[in-house]
Amino acid sequence: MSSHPDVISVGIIGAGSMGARHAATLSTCVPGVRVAGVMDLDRSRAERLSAGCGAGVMVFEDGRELIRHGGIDAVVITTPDETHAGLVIECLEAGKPVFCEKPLATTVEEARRILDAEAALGRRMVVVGFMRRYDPSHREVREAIDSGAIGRPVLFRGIHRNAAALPGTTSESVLVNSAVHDLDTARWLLGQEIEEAYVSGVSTGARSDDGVLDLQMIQLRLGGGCLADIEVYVNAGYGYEVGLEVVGDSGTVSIAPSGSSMLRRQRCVGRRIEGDWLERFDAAYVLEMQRWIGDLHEGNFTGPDAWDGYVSLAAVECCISSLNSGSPQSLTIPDRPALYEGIAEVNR
Ligand code: ISE
Repeated sequence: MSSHPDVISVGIIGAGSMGARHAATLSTCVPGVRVAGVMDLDRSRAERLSAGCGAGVMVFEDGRELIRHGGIDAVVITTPDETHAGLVIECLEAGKPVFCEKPLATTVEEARRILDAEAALGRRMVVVGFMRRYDPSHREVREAIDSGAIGRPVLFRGIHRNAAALPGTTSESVLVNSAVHDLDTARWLLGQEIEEAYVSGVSTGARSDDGVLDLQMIQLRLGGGCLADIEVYVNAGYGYEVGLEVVGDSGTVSIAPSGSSMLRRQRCVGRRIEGDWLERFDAAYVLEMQRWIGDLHEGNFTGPDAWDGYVSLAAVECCISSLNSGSPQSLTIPDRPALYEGIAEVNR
């Protein structure tokens, strides 16, 4: 049974492009919800976003104030990665459900504190924005694997290219901010945990000569005997692409890096390539918000949870150790606590 009002009042923390996308989705594509508050350190940015969400939307410059406000029922966090864990814990302390953009935190230790805070509440309150799990083409791949259409999966191959690295990118943040998606996708699609990672990187000098290892190759061994091989290149220049192939022992299933239509003319062939994740995962962002709000109304929980956030960060830290040491590193994931067991359609 729902413990929520007919219309859930959501507070958005962070009025950048991701906050704006979720605010627009909630305001136009999701029933039973309203954007009731927007917080940003830059007040004018928060004001601009709030003005686009209807009348009477509150503006905050302090995340804690928004979280604690009696007029806010649930919270969306879209601020820079290093602020996520602290804000999620504030939400848990205030007893408010929270949708946190990935990564859940920037270290395993912070993610562990979130698990502890959720354990103290005794219920799942945190959804992590691993939106690929809602992407229709990723869902099809998952269904093909689950139906047995490719036999037993043995290999995951991933391609993840950003047009240009975000300002402040470091060799480690390529893993924390970008590769975390691929690590989550591999374990979600294969239903296996990562047991070993070997990562190497180069600085391509494509957009700057700052020495950042902007092209990284990740090799994984997973528990059920699968291998994975993932390219993450955050300065690809030409556009944004995410593609994958899962090879099974009797077939393969794949997502082409660019899913747009192909045009052939004047002895040339061409297709449009998306500029960024907001374009490529447009549908997924709507589906994940619809699902989150629907679940809150119904008292369900089906999204990627804090456990998924924690495990993905354990894998990221293992990758960072490998990148820094130059050798393969092993990883042991502890048993999943009972709180995170149970059927969840999108989650498992
Ligand atoms: C960005 O923050 C995202 O979350 C995108 O989905 C990802 O593809 C990109 O690499 C990240 O920088």
